[in-house]
Amino acid sequence: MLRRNFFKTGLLGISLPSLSFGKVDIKRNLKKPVIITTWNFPKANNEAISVLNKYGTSMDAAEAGCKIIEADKNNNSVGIGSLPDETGRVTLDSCVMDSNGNCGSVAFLENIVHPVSVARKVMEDTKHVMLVGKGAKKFAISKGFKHTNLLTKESRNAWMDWKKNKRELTPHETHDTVSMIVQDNNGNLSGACTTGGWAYKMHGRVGDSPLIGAGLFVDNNIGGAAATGLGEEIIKSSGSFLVVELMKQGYNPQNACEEALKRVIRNHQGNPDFQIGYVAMRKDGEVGAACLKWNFDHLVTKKGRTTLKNVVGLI
Ligand code: SD4
Repeated sequence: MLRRNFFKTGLLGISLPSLSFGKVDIKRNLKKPVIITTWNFPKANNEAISVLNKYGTSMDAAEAGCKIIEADKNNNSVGIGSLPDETGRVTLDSCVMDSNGNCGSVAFLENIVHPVSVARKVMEDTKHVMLVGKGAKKFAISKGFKHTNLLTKESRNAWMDWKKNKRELTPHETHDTVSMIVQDNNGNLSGACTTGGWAYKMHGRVGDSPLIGAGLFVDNNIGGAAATGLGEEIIKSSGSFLVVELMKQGYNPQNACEEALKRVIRNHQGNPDFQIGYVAMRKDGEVGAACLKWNFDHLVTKKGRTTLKNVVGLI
């Protein structure tokens, strides 16, 4: 089967271990593995580490970490138990990108617990990058995924309550998209992103999380970045791609996340009323994160230890 290469990193003509981009010289990480994950999902990082300890790849680890959260009914923004759209249907978005520049994605997927694994199957078993809706579901079933009711009693009750006055929520109120960047024992980077999206969204709405370059982007020679927050605004700014591109230009991961957000702030006359958070990892293992407003929890695993970090919003 053909694999889709989103960007052929080989075209850059770069040789490891030291990568030069003009004045920028990115070293390979010798203290791997490293994981950075949006929000506070220690189970995701723990699972990813245990996969890496069994010599799994960064892609195996990122998928496994996301799956743990997708299967958790108590989380109302990822996988089973996600809050539904305005019509009461749970529709999920996810994507993956590996260290060879391959990527796969599903959007507007219903009744499948593990969209991240379907996204990986799209990457590995089809000539496409993205499948949506009924087509994605049909593909998932053909690959052995089981039809499952994803609307839990709790999410259904929350939706029934919401219907009484239909107050508009933004993703920061019902957040917790899992976006992970992983560097494995060979120094290779992959990422994965999975979400139920914006609670009570319009039926058919798709956010940034399944869009390569918006919710996630990985360039194994530079680094990876992933997003959480208001998908519409992340899409408009090609957020994750931009963060990686800024790292290529010499910004460190922290400054790259901040610069990407500053552009959003400028586009909203200095006062956006929504949240975006980015996590980023450079090829040398340095990580960074930033958010627009309020604050943003994220987890960093280095040398086998996972630490909860928090950044304060730029405005
Ligand atoms: C979306 N970015 O669908 C997702 C929502 C999110 O934390 O990240 N929530 O727009």
